[in-house]
Amino acid sequence: MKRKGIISAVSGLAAGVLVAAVFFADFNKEEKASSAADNKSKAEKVYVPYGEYDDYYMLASGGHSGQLFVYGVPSMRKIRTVPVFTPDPATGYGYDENTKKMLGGYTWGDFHHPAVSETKGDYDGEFLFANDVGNNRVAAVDLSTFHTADIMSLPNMGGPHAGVFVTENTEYIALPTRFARPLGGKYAELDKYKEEYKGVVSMAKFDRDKKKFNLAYQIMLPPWSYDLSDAGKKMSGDWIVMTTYNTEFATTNLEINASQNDRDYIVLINWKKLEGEVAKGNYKEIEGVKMVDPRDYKGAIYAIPVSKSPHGVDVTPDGKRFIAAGKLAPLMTVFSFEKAFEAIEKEDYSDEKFGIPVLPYKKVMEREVDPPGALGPLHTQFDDKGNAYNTMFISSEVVKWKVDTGEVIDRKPSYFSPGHSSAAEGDTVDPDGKWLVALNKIAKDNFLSVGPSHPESMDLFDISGEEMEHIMAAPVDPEPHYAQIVHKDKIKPKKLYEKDEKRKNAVWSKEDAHIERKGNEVHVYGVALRSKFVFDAKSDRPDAVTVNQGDRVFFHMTNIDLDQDITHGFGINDYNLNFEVQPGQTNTLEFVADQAGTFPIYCTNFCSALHQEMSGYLLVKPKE
Ligand code: RUQ
Ligand code: CUA
Repeated sequence: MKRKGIISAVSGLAAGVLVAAVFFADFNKEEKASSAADNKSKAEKVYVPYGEYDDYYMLASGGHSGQLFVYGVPSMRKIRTVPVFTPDPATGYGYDENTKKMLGGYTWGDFHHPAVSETKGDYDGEFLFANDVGNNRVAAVDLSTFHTADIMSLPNMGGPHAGVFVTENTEYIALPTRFARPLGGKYAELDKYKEEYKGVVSMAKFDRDKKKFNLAYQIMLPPWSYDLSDAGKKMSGDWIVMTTYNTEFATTNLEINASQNDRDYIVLINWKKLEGEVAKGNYKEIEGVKMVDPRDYKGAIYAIPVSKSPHGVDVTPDGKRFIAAGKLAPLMTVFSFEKAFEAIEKEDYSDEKFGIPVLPYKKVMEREVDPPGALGPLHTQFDDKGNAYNTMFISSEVVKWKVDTGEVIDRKPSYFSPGHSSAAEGDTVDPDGKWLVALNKIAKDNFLSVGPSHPESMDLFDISGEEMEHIMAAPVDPEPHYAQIVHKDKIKPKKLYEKDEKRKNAVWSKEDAHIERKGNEVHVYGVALRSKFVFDAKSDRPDAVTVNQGDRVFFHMTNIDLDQDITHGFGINDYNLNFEVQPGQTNTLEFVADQAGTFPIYCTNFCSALHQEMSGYLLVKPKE
C-alpha cells in the first residue's frame, strides 16, 4: 500500500513517467523475489526428504465414498485409502467372506466424522471410529493394520450424522441422529411428526480385545435435528453436548421452514447418569435396544438457547467451556460448563421445552464472538496456547481468537469455503498447536481442471506462530468432512500378521496345502507365496482346482511370505471376484461355481519378478 502511494506520487510528475515505469518494474521484481523466497521457505516446511517421515497422520473422512483417506502432514501426500463402508476392488474388501459379512450387502456409505480412540481425553492411536450417515452404521478401524475391524448397524436412527465422538476414555462412542424418524423406521404420516417421530442418540461400546461393538443403549429425544456434537472433558467428562436445528418441527422445505426460530438449542446430556439408569433396569426395550428417555430422570438432560441453526459445538481442551458455531448467525458463542452446572444446581430454569428444562442463556453464556464480516462459522479447533480456530464457510477464511477473551488474533483466507478444519490433536485435552488443515468444500480453479466437477481442496496452515501462515493447497477426493491429525508416535502399525499355527483355516507350508470335499462344498486350504499358489500339495498340478458346476467353493488362502509389504492378490477370470492376503494373513473367498468352464486364477498384486507367473486354474465341470 505504501509503495503504491510512492508510485502514484512519482508518476504524477510530468517528467516522472519513465522513472515511475522503472520504479514499477523494480517493484515487481522485488515483489517476485520476495515471494519466491517466501515460497522457498514454505516449500521447506512441507518437504520431507526421502528416508524421513511426516510428523503426523491425517485420518480424513472420505464422505460418500465410504472410505478413510490417510494423508501425511505436513507434506499433504496421500498415503492410503482404507475401505470402511464400501467394497474396494483394490484390496478385495467386501469380497472375502469376513468383510463381505461385515458390509452386509451395502455398497455405499457416507462417512462424515472420524474419531480416534482416547485415553484420558488424548488420542491413544489404537482405533478409529466412523459414522455412516447414509445407512446408519458405525465402524471401527484397527490402526495396527488399517483394516476395518467391525461394523454395527444402528436401529431407530435417521442418519447418525452428529457423531462420531468418544467420551474421555472411549467408554462410549456416541452417535446422535440427524433426521427424526419413527422408531424402527416404521411408517408414520408426516402429520404425526411431533408425536410419532423421535430423535435418537446411539451410545455404542467397543471391546478392544474382541474388536467388537455392542449397542449399550439409546437415548430418546424430541424430533429435532441434531448437529455435530462433542463429549465433555475433565470437569465436564460425564456430559455430551449437542446442537439442534429444526426445533420448528418442519416436515417440508427445511431450508426455509427450519430456519425461522431466532434460537435453537444446545442439549446437555449426562451419559453417566443414564448409564446408571440403564444398569438399574430403567429402560424400555425397543427394536431390541435398551431405550432411555432422559426426561424421566432428573439431572439427565438440559437445553440452552443458542442463536439460530447452530452447526458444530466443541468442548475446549480444559473441558471448561463449549463453543457453538453459528451457521446462520455470524458468531461463535462461548458457554461455561461451570455456569451451566451452577444453574442446574439452583434449578434456575428459564423455560421448559418438550419436557426439557431450559437453562437461562444469559447465565450460561460467557461471550459472543462476532468478527466483523466473518460469515458462516461451522466448527472450532484448538491449539496449545488457549486459542480457538473457526472455519467460516461463507467468508472463506479461518479465524483465530483467544478463548479467554474473545479477542480476534488473526484471519486468513482459505480456498474455498471450508467446512471443518482439523488441527494437530486439536480436539483433545492436549492439542499440539502445529498444523491446521482447512477442509474445503470448493476447489474452483486451484488445480488442473478435470472437467465440470473439481476435487475438494485442503489448505495447510502453519499455526505455530502468532499469525497463521497459509502454506499450500492439496486436492482431495470428495469428501473430507472431518479429520483427525494424530502424531506418528501414537500409531503403531504392525509389520506382519503374526504366524499363528492354531488359526482357523490357515495352512503354513506348501506341503500342507490340501482340498477337502463335503457333499457339494469344496474347501481349498491353500497358500500364496512368491511366486505361486499351492492349493493341493498332493496333486501333480498343485495350482489347479477342479469342482462341479453348482458346488460351493471356499478358497482359504494364507500368505506365507512373512515379509513386510509382500501382499498377494487373488482374482478369478470372469467370476467378478478378487481378494487379497497380506503377509501372514488368512482370508477366505466363498462363492458358488455357477458358471461351467475354465477360469484362470492370478495374483492381482505385483509381488515379485515372477508375479506374472503366479497363476492357476479353476475348472468347473458342467452339470450333465
Ligand atoms: S458436519 S461441514 Cu457433516 Cu461435519 Cu460440518
Ligand atoms: Cu503374488 Cu503377485
